[in-house]
Amino acid sequence: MKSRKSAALYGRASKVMVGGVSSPVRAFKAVGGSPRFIERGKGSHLWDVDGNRYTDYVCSWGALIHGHADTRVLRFVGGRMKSGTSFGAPTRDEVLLTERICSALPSVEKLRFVSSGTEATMSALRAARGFTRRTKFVKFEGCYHGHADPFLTQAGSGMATLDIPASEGVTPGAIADTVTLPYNDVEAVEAEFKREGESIAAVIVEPVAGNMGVVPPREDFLASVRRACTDSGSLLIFDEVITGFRVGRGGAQELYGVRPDLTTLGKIIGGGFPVGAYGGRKDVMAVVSPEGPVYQAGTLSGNPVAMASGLKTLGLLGKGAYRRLEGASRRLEEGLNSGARRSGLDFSVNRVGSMVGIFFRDGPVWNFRDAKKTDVEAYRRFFWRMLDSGVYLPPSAFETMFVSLAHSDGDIEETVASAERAFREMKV
Ligand code: KE4
Repeated sequence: MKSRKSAALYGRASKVMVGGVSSPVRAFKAVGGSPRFIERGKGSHLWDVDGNRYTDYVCSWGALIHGHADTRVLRFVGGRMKSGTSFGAPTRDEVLLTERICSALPSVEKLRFVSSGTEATMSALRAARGFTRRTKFVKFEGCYHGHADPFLTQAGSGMATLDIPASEGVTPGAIADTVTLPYNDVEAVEAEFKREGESIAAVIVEPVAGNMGVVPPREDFLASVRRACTDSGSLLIFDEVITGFRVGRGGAQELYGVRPDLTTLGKIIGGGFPVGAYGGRKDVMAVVSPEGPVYQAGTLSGNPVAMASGLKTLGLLGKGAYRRLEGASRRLEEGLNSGARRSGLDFSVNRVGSMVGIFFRDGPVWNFRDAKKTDVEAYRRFFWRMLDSGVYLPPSAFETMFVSLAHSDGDIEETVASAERAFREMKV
């Protein structure tokens, strides 16, 4: 595929933008080569500046559950924008979107909008620390909760992609109260709470990990964490920035029947516009300003454009939506598995709904250590063969492939056929 214009833009970008990109994972560092500069998207497809068309499985990292430039969303947002784009004042759509989120997630009794998932998780942690008056908190290896200082230890997503266990610029003090445990390790959680339970403010967890590839929770993992938090007066924070409205209308907390004290959201609730939110028990959220002493604020929080896009995006997610996503995603999983099997490659897929994680290794992947055994060189080769055949995968072995409602049966069949060819070529 020609990429002359992308390469030229990347050269220009690299002179004035850090790494030539606005977020590290986009720089293709993990897969080599230079990133494709995207001209436009429609439905399940992207076109780059050289005119190449791709079936897209990044979907703005999960935000676009209806696919790119959904006409219904654009029309609704366009109408709202004629009345203005930002007021820095309350609006009706904020209330409507909050009510829609609260009706889907009964654990969310009170909510606050922010402008990114990072803001949501950092604010939720601050609220938990303010409510419990404790400072220590637990996260899990390979989970990614955005780039706020306390979370940047053994994190997933771009940090796993670039293989950096910690970040420069984060002071020892900022992570002194961060306890990082292996994901899905109930014994480690119980031992930590036995030792320190009374000083733990919160546990934050991706109820389905989507930043080390896809790693589902083991049978009793989430319930055990819930019990440990309840027994010690700690708060359970479900980071549903990816899973919220992705794995079902009620998110992972409905899917697994575990009720968190706080939930963080992003991506889908803004339908592709900058958004985040955190919310949960009203007694906990009462500590947040202006009701309580925990300060948090944001110029563009509750931005009317993002609210309109979120309202329409959620409003279009009827019951049939998740059945369709499940069917398409299952066909993708089965096709990838059978293609790899026919080529005799070490390959496995973890899938929860329309979150698909592929690993070039044999055997199950239940945590970050398992995930890191994936053959990243094989992923790189697979990535480029798929890109050259018109399939746009995450440029990292430690991310999630997302299927949208715009992905047709034909898209899935073509993707599986491209994968089959790629597996065969990789075998030789
Ligand atoms: P943002 O600040 O990027 O909006 O959200 C941070 C965040 C929080 N929690 C979870 C579970 C997340 O997955 C994320 C961000 N996701 C990554 C992709 N896995 C964003 C992509 C990027 O960093 O460029």
